[in-house]
Amino acid sequence: MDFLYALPEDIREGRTTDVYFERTVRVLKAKGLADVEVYAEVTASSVPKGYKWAVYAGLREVAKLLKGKAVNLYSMPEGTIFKPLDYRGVKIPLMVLEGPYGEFAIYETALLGFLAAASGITTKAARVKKAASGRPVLSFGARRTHPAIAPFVDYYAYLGGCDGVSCIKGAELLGIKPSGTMPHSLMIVFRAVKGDHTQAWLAFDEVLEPEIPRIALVDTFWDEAEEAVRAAELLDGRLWGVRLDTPGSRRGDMAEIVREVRWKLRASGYNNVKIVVSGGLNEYSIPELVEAGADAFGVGSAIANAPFIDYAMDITAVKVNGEWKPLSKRGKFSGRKQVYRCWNCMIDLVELEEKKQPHCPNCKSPMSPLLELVVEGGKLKKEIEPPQKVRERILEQTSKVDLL
Ligand code: PCP
Repeated sequence: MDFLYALPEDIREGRTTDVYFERTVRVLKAKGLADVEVYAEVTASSVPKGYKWAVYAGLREVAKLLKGKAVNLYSMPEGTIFKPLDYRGVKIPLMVLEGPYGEFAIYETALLGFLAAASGITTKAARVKKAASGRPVLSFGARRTHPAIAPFVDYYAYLGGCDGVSCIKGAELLGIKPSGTMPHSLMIVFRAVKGDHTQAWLAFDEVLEPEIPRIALVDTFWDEAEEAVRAAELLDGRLWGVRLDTPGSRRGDMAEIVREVRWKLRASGYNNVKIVVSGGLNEYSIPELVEAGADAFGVGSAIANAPFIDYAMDITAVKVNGEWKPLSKRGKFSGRKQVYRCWNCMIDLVELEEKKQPHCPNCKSPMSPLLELVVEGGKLKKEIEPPQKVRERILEQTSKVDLL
């Protein structure tokens, strides 16, 4: 075999599933029970430590997984911000599968995996973007993950709020141009052969298309402020910005370095050169860099290696003699449900499907149902939303919640 990873057909044929599902389907088929219709809900067991909320993402992948299957899929909209429990402490179903269990049992592993990964990356990107207080955040995480899923990581990093992505394939899937600056290796080669690493900036400016922003990496050999001023002098008005990717051994007070670079650029007459910071950043370290005057951020590991959201799927009702019977294992709440939200108060209430629409316990206004039929009999009920639209919805929702 070539690289070690699963192909789409492996996933669709259930070859990435936990073997006990394959065995379960065989037993049910042998006993004529594979067509028993079940109602199976997906809930989040928890959100990662320190998170107050998470963003539900991955519906796109699951809808494609179930294409052509005799299954109905109910779901919250892609990009819905949520907490695992509702106002009364009941676990919130984010997605529901309804249909013959033998038709989709084999997909539980892949379904949960898609949601866990997509939601984890989207949530972390949303947290980082919120910490950046409106400043651009670029996803630089392609190098921090398995290359086969680098486009997936950048797609969901963008969905969560990143303004650009460095992975060429990721940008292609998003229909945007890839974003990036330059690596330290470029300056090292020029220093070795030409004896002067600053010539790398000039070569970058001379060779590359004018629409690529001129952002000079200014921490390779000299002090960041020295290199930043030199880059501004050499590229004059063509320099869009400088990137500080200061190594950990020199990092010290990064906010103070940003202030000094800003000061020395202005003292040298370069008031419009932007400062981009990267290297080990996350939602906890970015705020002080914003306060110090950084203009944009490149974030890799924090997003690409984000903690995944821990989802579970459980049957909570079974159709017997044409009638839905509430039935679940211990610790789960039985019955077919709807989730209602008061968007003013950001309060959720889980109700049994047959109960009437509740009013918000806080402001008393009628609450909106969140679970909608997305796939019916394996056919999409409506087109999958473009990533730009979901991204906007996530940014709008996270503007209403606290980060920490
Ligand atoms: C990394 C590279 C990425 C940054 C850091 C992502 O620097 O520049 O843009 O950092 P993070 O993953 O910690 O968020 P290096 O690893 O020094 O690589 P290079 O020299 O190629 O810039």
